[in-house]
Amino acid sequence: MQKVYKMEHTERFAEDVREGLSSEPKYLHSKYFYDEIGDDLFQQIMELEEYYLTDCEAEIFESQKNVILQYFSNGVEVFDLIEFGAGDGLKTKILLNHFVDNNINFNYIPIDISNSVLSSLTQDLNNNLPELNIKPICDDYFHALEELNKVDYNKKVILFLGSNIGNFRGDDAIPFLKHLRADMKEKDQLFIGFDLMKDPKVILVAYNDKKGITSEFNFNLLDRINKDLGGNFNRKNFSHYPSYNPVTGETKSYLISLKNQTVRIEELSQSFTFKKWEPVFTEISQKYSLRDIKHFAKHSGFKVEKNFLDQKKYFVDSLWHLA
Ligand code: AVJ
Repeated sequence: MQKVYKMEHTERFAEDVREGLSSEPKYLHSKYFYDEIGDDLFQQIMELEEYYLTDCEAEIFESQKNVILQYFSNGVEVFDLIEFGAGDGLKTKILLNHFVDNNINFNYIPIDISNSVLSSLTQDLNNNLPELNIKPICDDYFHALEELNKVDYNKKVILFLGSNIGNFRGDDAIPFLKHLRADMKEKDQLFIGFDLMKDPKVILVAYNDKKGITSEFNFNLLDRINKDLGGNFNRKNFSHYPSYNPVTGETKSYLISLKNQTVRIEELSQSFTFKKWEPVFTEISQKYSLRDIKHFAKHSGFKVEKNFLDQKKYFVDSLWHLA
């Protein structure tokens, strides 16, 4: 079973790479950043001085955990705290610790497609917070949610933190949010992190750090294609180029071809040509205004219940319920 799944996974990856490198302009999906090495690089990014997002969200949780708890637990005996893409759960732990300290009756259900990420998170929580009821699910978000709905009638609070939503381009987030909404019931809530527009310089360095970890994070995708799909990318022939557009809030990253070159990908039995200075788009990290957030809620069938911001107003965790 495991093996079949793995095979499908590689085929999907291969097809997505084929599609992206055959397109004009070329692109690669940022969801493929996250293999074992990519997971580790993202951990390092979250610890970077320049990557303010993690600190801001941690500050929101730390300073407003009491109010957040009230909103989650208001009027119910028990609730399920479901986290999409939990990662190492470092920020979430602030909330989990607080809820456990207050003897709140809840289940923590982290959902992640990566087994290794999930099992280290579970182990860590079992060791450090043994009183926590944790029920990890290794699956894609929607499938896990559907399965959960069949057996579980607790109130659900869904966490989608860290501005992961920013990987959707503009209104592409809306179908995703609508799908989520379809799996939610009247009393359920969605707690969703958005990175806000701010000084463009602050944003740009967050994706262009001095140590070059973000650049490495992008290049890892080329390494991964080489490893998993038999590619022969030479990373020396590309350079990492991050950009921020203060008009649209789009933070986009590219790998720029430094010369005319051809790259072979064995798994696809295909070669791809890159012109000198041709960009390969790798990631969007959308930045939002509070108005955008209202717009997204409205157009996907939600209502903003409360916005939780950090002191500097860099980041918002927005609590939504069904409209
Ligand atoms: C995990 C998607 C929220 O876009 O800020 C960090 C990923 N990319 N640095 C983001 C990322 C480059 C991150 N998200």
